[in-house]
Amino acid sequence: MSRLILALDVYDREKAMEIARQTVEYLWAIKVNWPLIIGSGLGIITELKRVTGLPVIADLKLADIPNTNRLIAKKVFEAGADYIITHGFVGRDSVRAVMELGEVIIVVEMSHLGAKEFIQPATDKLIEMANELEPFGVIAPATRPERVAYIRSKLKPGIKVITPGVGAQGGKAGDVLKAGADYIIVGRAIYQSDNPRESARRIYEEVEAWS
Ligand code: OMP
Repeated sequence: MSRLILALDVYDREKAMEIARQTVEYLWAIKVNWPLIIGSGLGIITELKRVTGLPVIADLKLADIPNTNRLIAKKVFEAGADYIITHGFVGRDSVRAVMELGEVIIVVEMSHLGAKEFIQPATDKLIEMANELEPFGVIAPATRPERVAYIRSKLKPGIKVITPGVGAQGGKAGDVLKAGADYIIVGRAIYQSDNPRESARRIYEEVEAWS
């Protein structure tokens, strides 16, 4: 099974469906974020699932009170999302509200520079929360393989480590897989390339070589 997740961060429905069709055989899952939901509506989750048969991860980075998280998550799971990415810093009750409705991926660290300001200092506590709540997985930064290794070493076995930041943000698939990532997330390096299918195939083969 592939360990590659496509971050399909385009607005346009037709474009999203075309890229999904071209790359489907190289992917484990498709990640849908706000740009695609805003551009194409929530129904895009249902359509992507129907056409590709792949799991869909709704990357909403939910960060609200439990009731609001619940109201949002209900509709997103009903649309067919298999996983929702949820922020942990809002507290256990907010994360639990989503977990009561379906599978969750908790953000324990992020891939951009600003993650060092507030999230990285809280990573240990977020890992502790993840170990207690046992979500499907956590988000860790492919841009910092040493942090991926650290997070993996502190995390209960069985909780998946999912790493965005390969490609456009500078992370290398081999480095993060060696550090213990279970899945890599790639967006622009695939959907902005001249040949998304070929780019997905190349990254898939690189991942396979490390598996
Ligand atoms: P590219 O940089 O184009 O490969 O896209 C990365 C994808 O992963 C985007 O959808 C980001 O929103 C997402 N992401 C990060 O880049 N960094 C993070 O720390 C967390 C995420 C995420 O939760 O997926």
